[in-house]
Amino acid sequence: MTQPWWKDSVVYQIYPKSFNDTTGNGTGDIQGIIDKLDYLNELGVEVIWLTPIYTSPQKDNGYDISDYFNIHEEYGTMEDFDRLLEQAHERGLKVIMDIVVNHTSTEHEWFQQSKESQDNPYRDYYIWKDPVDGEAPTNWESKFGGNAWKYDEATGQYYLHLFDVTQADLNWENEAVRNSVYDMMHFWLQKGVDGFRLDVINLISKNQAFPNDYEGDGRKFYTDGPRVHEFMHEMNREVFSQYEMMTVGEMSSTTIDNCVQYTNPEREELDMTFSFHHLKVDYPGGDKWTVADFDFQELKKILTEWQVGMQQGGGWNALFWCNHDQPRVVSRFGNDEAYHKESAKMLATTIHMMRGTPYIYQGEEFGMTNPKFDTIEHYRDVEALNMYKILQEKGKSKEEVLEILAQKSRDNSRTPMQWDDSHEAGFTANIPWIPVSYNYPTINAERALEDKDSIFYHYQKLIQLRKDYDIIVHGKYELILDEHDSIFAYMRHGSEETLLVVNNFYGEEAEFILPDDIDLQGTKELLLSNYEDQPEDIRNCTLRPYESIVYHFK
Ligand code: TEU
Repeated sequence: MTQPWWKDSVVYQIYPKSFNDTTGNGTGDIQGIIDKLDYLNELGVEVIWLTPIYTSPQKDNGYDISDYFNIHEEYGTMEDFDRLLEQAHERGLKVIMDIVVNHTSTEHEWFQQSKESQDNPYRDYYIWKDPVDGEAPTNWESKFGGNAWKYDEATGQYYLHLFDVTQADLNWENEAVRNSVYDMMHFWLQKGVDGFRLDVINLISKNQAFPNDYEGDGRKFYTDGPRVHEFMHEMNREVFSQYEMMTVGEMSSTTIDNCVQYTNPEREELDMTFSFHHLKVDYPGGDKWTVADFDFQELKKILTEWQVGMQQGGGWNALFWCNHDQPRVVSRFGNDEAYHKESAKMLATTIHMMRGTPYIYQGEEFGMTNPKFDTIEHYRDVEALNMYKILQEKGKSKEEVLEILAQKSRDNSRTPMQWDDSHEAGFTANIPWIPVSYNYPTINAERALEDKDSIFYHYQKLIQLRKDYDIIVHGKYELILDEHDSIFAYMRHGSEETLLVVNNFYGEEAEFILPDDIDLQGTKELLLSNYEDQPEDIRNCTLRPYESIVYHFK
């Protein structure tokens, strides 16, 4: 059976700003990525995704694009990019670009024109509205805090910004906007890039009545909005269908039903989607900005619903624990001290043995942790800085807010890559744009490469297993021991084979008793584990802290 190449591949996410600095300006760059391509080959990933490297004022680290056709100065030049593409391809690595088209920077030429006057030809590239009773047109909130509309004195109207005030939302109702976006996509694909990650693509279609939201923050009026599937199908027809490429949509607050529609091949929209519900299990009552343990039952339930729902609907999941917007997974769902290695491996196995395409976020492959910043001076993210103010205005003390940020801030995953134990973790010869985490002397790539038992080699095995065992790609997912309060166990079923994946999510021992009705037929083969020896009888055993085992039966 021929299948699309991205189904048995693993994608590695690079956050260029924090990856590798070769110029000494404190910021990573394209040459820095080229220098580490051999490292990525060693890991075994087949695809790299670069978060935005286009010209940008960097108010949101590049998700505020002012020129889609050029490379941000600090990262290098278009020649550097062309070289990266060539060198990656030579090594069998594919490159996917981050496409941000829900909004542009307010410094983008389109917006500069648009704000000139109400009758400028670019006015309708963005979403402008008259004030309502002298106030913002709706009560929708920006994802980074505060109202989502900004008043422009000069032309007497408000523009919409679902994110930072410098990220103005594009008006997708305007056909000229859509065509401009498609042209830009062709530009990159014609250069030879292999695919796109589409930023918050499910937010592009807004309810044109622009109602107030009396129960929430407005998201129900633009999330998976009225024309979004029509736009995705159009994009597929006008662009994607013309290339051998992969697409992954980043979906904010979406549903399984919508993601089935986005990714079922028959609908010709996208190849796969990122959803985030499993990463809200430590947002009690939906509130991210509070210190909390994660709800393990919820985590199992949500991941299972997505596995089963997407499988039944013929959709395809992007599988991931971490990205540049999320805290480090080993600090979040594992134990980044006493069981650093065991828990990082266990988490990797849990997600990589599922149905979908796995993503690894830079540094995850050797267990990078949250940096535990204890002063606001260390933070750089616009969201963290906004929340620092907002949470204090709401009555929290400075100490409480710092504790929250240390657990929840997006900067947790944006600290420099820890390459080795030298100056600034080998990331830069000078001062990095954001501080390096305290633990770089022990947690770094060089050390991981030297240790045959490291987290790095565990990831390497997981990547290879997906190539070797088709059941990992296609097997039918089934959760077992649904209610167990510390074990996350599931099976994958093929026509004549089975996979058993057993994970202890806690630092205490846990009893594992396989339900009677589960029949494990055939020869048992151990595929992977995170302890040297294995339980004698997997049907009935005691799992050690964070123990993780995968068996194949055929
Ligand atoms: O993120 C979209 C998004 O909704 C989040 O994950 C966001 O960071 C979170 O809601 C804030 O709490 C994407 C990018 O990944 C992110 O880095 C950008 O800031 C955002 O879009 C805007 O382009």
